Amino acid sequence: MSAEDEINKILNTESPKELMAQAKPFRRLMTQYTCAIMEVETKIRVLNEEFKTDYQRNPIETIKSRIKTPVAIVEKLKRRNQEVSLESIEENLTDVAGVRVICSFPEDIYKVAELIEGQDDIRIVLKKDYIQNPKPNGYRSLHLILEVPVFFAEGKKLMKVEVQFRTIAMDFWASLEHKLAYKHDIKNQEEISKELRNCADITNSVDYRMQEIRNKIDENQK
Ligand code: 0O2
Repeated sequence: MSAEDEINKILNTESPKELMAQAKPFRRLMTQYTCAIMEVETKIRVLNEEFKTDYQRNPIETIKSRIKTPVAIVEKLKRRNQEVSLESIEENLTDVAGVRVICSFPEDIYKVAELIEGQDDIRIVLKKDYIQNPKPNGYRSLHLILEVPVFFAEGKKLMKVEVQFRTIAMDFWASLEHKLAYKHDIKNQEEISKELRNCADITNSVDYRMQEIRNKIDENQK
């Protein structure tokens, strides 16, 4: 059975788990993405530890990672009229492996991202700064699509990973807004969108005010 048939079967079956067990090349690719996440997570954890020693605080609150589900992978490829195959997944999708880095302050986001960008084994495929340029709905985050080398038994492979950097407040907002995106039968959608937009501006202002307070405290300590 070709990889394409395997993935199509996963989408059309009532027991995807059973078929997943048979789809060996697909599972192998997903394992490779999992390993790429491990590499990126380690890089971020290393920076966090170093920061802790140098500045007595952690810039990173939490790291959340996920692999896109087989159904979401197939749906995205089909939505874009792209071939459903393993080659197509690697060529066309940049968010199969996703890492979300939650920082306390906006400054920390740029510091950690800059340090990641500067590592000589990392290639930046794409950078989208939705903090400087928020989406019309109020969404803010810094997105990096990275290519990271991972060493497997058969050799080195460059894997793409999407890293989203957010503050706690941006993440709180995005989680609630994400719920709205999945509800299609909401009557007062316009009103909710407006409120969310307003909240995005408020949380952004709080983020920068908290950062200023933190900086004042730090200056006093010096
Ligand atoms: P999930 O479930 O988080 O994976 P692309 O994803 O490349 O087809 P796009 O829009 O150019 O398209 O990518 P972009 O803007 O980098 O966004 C990718 C991811 O960022 C989304 O993945 C979300 O996780 C997040 N995101 C982007 N815009 C919004 C937004 O307006 N609200 C919220 N809550 N999250 C957003 P997925 O695949 O949509 O979802």
